[in-house]
Amino acid sequence: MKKRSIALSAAIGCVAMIVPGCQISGKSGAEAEVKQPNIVIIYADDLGYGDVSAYGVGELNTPNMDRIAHEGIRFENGYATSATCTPSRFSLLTGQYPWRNDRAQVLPGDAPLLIDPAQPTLPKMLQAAGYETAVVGKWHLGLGAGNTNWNQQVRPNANDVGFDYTYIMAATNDRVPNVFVENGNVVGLESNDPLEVSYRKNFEGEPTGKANPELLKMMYSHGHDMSINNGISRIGYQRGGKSAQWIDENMADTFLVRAQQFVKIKRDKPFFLFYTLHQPHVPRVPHSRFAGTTGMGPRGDVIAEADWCIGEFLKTLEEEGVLENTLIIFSSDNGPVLDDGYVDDAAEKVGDHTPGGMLRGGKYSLYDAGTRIPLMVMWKGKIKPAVSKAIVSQVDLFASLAQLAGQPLPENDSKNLVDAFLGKSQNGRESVVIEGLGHRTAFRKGDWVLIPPYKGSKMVPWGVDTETGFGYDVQLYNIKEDVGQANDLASERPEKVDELMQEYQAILNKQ
Ligand code: NG6
Ligand code: CA
Repeated sequence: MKKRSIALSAAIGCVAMIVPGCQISGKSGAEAEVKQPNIVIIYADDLGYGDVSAYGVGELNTPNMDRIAHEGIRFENGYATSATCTPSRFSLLTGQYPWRNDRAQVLPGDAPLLIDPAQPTLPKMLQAAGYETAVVGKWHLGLGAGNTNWNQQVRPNANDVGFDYTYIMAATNDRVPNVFVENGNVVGLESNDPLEVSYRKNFEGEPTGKANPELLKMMYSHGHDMSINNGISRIGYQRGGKSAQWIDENMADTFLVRAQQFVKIKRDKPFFLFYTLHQPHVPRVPHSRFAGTTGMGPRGDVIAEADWCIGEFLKTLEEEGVLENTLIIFSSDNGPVLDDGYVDDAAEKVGDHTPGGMLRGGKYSLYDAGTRIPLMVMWKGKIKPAVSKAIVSQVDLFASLAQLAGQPLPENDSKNLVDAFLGKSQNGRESVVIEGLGHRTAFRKGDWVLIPPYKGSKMVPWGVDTETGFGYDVQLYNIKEDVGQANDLASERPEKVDELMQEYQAILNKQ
């Protein structure tokens, strides 16, 4: 026992050398007996079903993601709740479908905290079970109470919804502010150069991508023509805080080191880490170690970078002796997209690679590639490797992990599917509601997908080459016979449409 505490303080010392001023508290309790598995959710941003080589349908090589798949359960019917980021993250953390909350839509970087600090959350549930919790990476769930002053501690923040330690970017890598926020404080800010943020108008005298394209190292293709940081223009305006502005090329390493550091300091506790990768979301800017490595342009290269990060992170779990006591869940917040606003050759260099695999649509879409994403669960020595066809949703992680941690199950949309997640059962959900743009939803039950009629553009209206899934008529697909959703059976099977519509409506209307 004594030896253990010495090792822990040595780990803290070593980590403090890597990251000066690190804010993770090494609370006493090194002697705590580990009864529950550590839990790590690694969550990619816009990674498609076909982007992970273990799924066998793309051209990329992702050996470390594949390791999780091959040593664990690889789900072929795993769903994010939404085809965009904020809503999917909201659901994962709250166990509530996103369309039940009006505000759960892609948020600007100055949006107030979306999750009510009084609301039950997955990390709070794990805190109650004795876990030390952290989020490292992309947040995109709002911060503060509105009119945020970034020059003082932002409250409420991610710590107020259940995380003991938080090291995050507020929104996305293409939205201001381009700074990291640690436990509510912007990292590296100097008091003589305050940070100002606006989504309404530019600050006088500040260059923008639109006015000053000569300053850009990567051109925008749609949107993304506002404030410039690191030669890349973003969504929104910012001024000042220069010492705190991130360098995109270093972002992966920055998050990885914090994630590793959390494990090193908390290895003797049960810990929960939500490690939220920023890849392959735009702007795609790999470190020079990965630039040009895949021949697929920046999109391929940042996926290679993300894969490497996962490998390094798994190595840390091994080196710290906790891999066998750690449940690892890997997934993505929504499906893939090629041109999402920057001229980065994603479409030109994709070649034969199929980011969405054999699925129709992509990010933003009600068709399956929008929400059916890579999902795998590894627990070395505890899970027998397998492929599962069970329908599971990220909204179910809350109840399933509550069951695992011996906590009361939440009373919301989250279902306890712990046996499916651990590969003890092939039974998942009977049905799941999935969301596309603007809280418009579709319904999957068994092999059937029902897409109700929606007005609106059939293609994503701001220039993304992806189908929304909207149509003026109801659509019905049989996923088993027609995985690519090419044959609309609605007119042939009106009784099936009626049956599914009733069940779907009942779920929508449930309070
Ligand atoms: C869109 C952005 C897109 C991306 C997305 C959110 C434009 C034209 N497009 O509005 O680039 O940032 O929002 O992506 O601004 S998500 O993965 O965080 O949901
Ligand atoms: Ca996303």
